[in-house]
Amino acid sequence: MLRRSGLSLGQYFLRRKNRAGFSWYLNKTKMSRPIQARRLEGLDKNVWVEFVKLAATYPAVNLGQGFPDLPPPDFAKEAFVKAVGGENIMLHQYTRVFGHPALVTILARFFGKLLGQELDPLTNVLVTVGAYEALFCCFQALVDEGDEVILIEPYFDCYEPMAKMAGGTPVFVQLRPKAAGAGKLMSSGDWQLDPAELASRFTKRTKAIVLNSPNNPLGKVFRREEMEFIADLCVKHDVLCFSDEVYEWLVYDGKEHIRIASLPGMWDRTITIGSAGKTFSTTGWKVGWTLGPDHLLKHLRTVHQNAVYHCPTAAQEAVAQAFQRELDHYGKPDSYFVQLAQEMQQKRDWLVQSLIAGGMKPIIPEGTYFMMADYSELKSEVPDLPDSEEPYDSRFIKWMIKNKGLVAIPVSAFYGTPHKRNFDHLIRFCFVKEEATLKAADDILRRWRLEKTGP
Ligand code: IK2
Repeated sequence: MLRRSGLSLGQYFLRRKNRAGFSWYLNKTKMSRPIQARRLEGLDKNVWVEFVKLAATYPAVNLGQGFPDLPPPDFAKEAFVKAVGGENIMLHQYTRVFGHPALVTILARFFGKLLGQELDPLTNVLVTVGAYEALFCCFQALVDEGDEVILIEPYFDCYEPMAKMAGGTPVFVQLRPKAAGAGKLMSSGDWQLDPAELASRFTKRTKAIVLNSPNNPLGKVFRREEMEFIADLCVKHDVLCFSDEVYEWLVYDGKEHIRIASLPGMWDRTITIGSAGKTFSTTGWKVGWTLGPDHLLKHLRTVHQNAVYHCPTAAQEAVAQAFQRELDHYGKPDSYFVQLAQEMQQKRDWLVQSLIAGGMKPIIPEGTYFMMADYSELKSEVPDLPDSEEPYDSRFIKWMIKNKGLVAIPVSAFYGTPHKRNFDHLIRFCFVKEEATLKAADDILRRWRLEKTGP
């Protein structure tokens, strides 16, 4: 065929690729043994891959994935520009493997105060490629075949695949909603753990619990008593805690962010995870960190040095400068952390009104920039297919993107495989968006309501 066509090998493949897609070539590649590693079984689907693609395919207002369409603060932007365009040409090269010196130094200073610990920048801080890599290092370094890891549902979706890829077994425990008072909207604080149920999940095989406060997708900010209960169980059963605190500055209505590592007995068994993407509204920089005792972090360093080696130097330098600025303004009205929370609380309250106007029942988040809402009243728009493998909320959102031009994220994505359908009457919206974006969403929701109910 190749000889008859008179084409070179390259031209021949290019023509086949264009005609039939590259998959034609890949499908021809057969091996006599399984190609995929067993630990990846069942983990190929990813809600972000799927819904980010849909959001880009349709002309829709995007309240889906959690990234700001607002500019980052000037001081952070300027720090990045200076890092890339300034005189220090070494900022274009590798830096220290476990974290750029300027960044680990300021992180140790900043968080040492908040955690009530003297932090050694060299041994108690590890800079990672976003909080994603921080989580990956925790699971790979500390979870073994046969270990159980407790996940609190709803949870940030990657915890389950990361636990499984490490050979661990996820064990689920649910935050359960308590009825709100008559005529009142539910708050994320109305969702609580049943203490007896949580205690029953701790067994001899439990290696770690993952705590995410403020919680994505619910926006729950765990109260001190709830944290103390979890901490006591960790100490009693000698269990580690991976504390994902990427939304630590986004707390509303005077609520307090408690750092579980600061509770008695917890420093030695906790890894605290943060993200510059969430802290300075710069998700594309992909700078994250872990804080913890050396006897835990040294194992994370082994994963990190053999996986990504280190994170982009210029981005680390910019985050260091941004933290220095925040340290100088800490707790003052012009602190970015203070201003961001105020701005987000306002946007949260706008979105609550828009969702109500659209016929949904929002659950008011006490933190983060996400809001879950019950869309049951709009369900009649999309037929229920009880035999469908895809949860209803996922099908509903796909319909909403195509027909109403509005993107959200299915809440079933934040539940473990056995429980995905229990909460598929809820969808998640992101409100770290420009006023114009929120206004466009508001218009869609109000128009939709009018179409359903008439003027
Ligand atoms: N941990 C949590 C709880 C997160 O929410 C994220 C980022 N998620 O944002 C996507 C979304 O929910 O819409 C991470 C970790 C990862 O953070 P980073 O971007 O720093 O890797």
